[in-house]
Amino acid sequence: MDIKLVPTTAFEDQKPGTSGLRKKTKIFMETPNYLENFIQAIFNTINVKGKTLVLGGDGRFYNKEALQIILKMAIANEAQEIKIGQNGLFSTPAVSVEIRKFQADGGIILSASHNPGGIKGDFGIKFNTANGGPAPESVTNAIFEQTKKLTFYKIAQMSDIDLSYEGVQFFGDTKITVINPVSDYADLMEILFDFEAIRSLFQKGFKLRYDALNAVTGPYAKEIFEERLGAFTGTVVHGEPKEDFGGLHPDPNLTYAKELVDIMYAPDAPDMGAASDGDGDRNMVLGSSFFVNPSDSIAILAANYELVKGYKQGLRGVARSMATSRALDTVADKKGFAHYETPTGWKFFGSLLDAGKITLCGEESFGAGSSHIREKDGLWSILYWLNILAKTGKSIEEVVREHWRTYGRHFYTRHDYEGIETERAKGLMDNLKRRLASLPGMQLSDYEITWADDFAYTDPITREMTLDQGIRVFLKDNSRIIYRLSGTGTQGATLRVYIEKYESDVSKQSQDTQKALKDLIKIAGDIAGISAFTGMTAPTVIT
Ligand code: VG1
Ligand code: CO
Repeated sequence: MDIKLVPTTAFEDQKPGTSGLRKKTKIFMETPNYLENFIQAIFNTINVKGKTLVLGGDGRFYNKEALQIILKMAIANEAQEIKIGQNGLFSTPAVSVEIRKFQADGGIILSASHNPGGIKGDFGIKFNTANGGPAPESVTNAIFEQTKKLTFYKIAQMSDIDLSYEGVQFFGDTKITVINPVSDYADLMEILFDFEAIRSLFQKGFKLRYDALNAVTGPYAKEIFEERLGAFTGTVVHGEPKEDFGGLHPDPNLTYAKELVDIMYAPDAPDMGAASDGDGDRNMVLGSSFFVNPSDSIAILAANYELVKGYKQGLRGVARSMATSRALDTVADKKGFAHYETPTGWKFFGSLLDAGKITLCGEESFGAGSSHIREKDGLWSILYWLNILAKTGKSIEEVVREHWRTYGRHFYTRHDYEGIETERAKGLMDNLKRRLASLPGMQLSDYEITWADDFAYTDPITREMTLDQGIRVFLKDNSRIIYRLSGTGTQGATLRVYIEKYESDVSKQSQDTQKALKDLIKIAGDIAGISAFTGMTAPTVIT
């Protein structure tokens, strides 16, 4: 094996964000050694010699080339084995499944997740540890430290490795095993959910439209819905992973999954609509003319655990990210489960899951998951919903409305202001932080601020501290407004404003969300001076 030591200079900007390192695709492609440095930094951090890693990507532009570079670097750094999905494909949850199944030392996922792909879009690298989950901050910080002091990386001089068929190949001491990316994942879903019941739901004519948005989940969804569960052929649309996602933006929300949303709000809509993001860890669920807010979704999954094969023994506890509505807490309190509140990003659930403190967890950003793996899991969430529908015989809207009647409704919205100049966005946050102490007592129309803070978190298991996770403003009626800057964007800054208000009065639960929250939305703008700082009069995405 011809191993080359390539001299390199360190970069200053390779700090992983909420979920891995994300940059413009062009930066990875055109900045010499940019990809190589980051990979070598991971390898140095985990001391990759003799280790086994799972590798794959969501199929986006530059995936194939990047995978070859990583394989050659793994060989040069004497990894013991790399398990890679056929044709280099793997969804994020499937990588988590494989890491756990094979007790691998970690995994690398090439994806910028819900960010657009293509030469003008984004590319990213996620690193997961041996528990199958996103590396905790102690590890990402160590990787970042490595990136700042690298002087060389190692790569094998060899031709590209054929990833088109399953099997084992050896290069030096390294074993490259190409595996089916779908089957282990689909098998696990069959253990967790009542496939018999879901199959008979489809037999009775239940119609699902699953939009894979030309991203990685197409092959998974076809295997699970159409093959194993007998949904009609054509249930899965945009089911071929494409390098540019066929021009679609694989972010399953009301703005970017527009075709699906339009179909679900048309008169002859299917019973259920669903979509995932680029790498398959997010989910959006819709009924006929009915949108399920992700914060409600995770609460409803928790409330109905008794109906689901893999969870009916009970939930140990539940967790949500701070920005997620407290609908989940309400369920936990009623059912007597412990509940936890973490910063944004799945990496913060890992220690709670590993310690057996929680079974289900979720985020407002279309993410839900459980202790079955250590990632959020799009298809898992959709199957959980199907399982509930199959067991209750109710429609999605009926399930949600019944939930509101029982637990009350947490009206909830997120307003995103994308593409703000970074300095302006920082200015807005700094201004809020400076004024934190003076906010309590402030009267804004019918509302009074009772409490405001800068959310900090101490992991109850590892005792790791994380600061600066968003500004929380609490109002007298227990409504909440939260401000934070996104950690996944690649251009300028994105301000996220999260607004929540609880309504127990059933007669008021049917209002339109934006109308119900109208006053709070205005107050949120006033408190932070959003239009003055950003120059924007309206958000770019409303969920
Ligand atoms: C966003 C979401 C967060 C999610 C993260 C990664 O982060 O808000 O809840 O965990 O994306 O999801 P941010 O920092 O932009 O708000 V994925 O599917 O992009 O890996
Ligand atoms: Co994702």
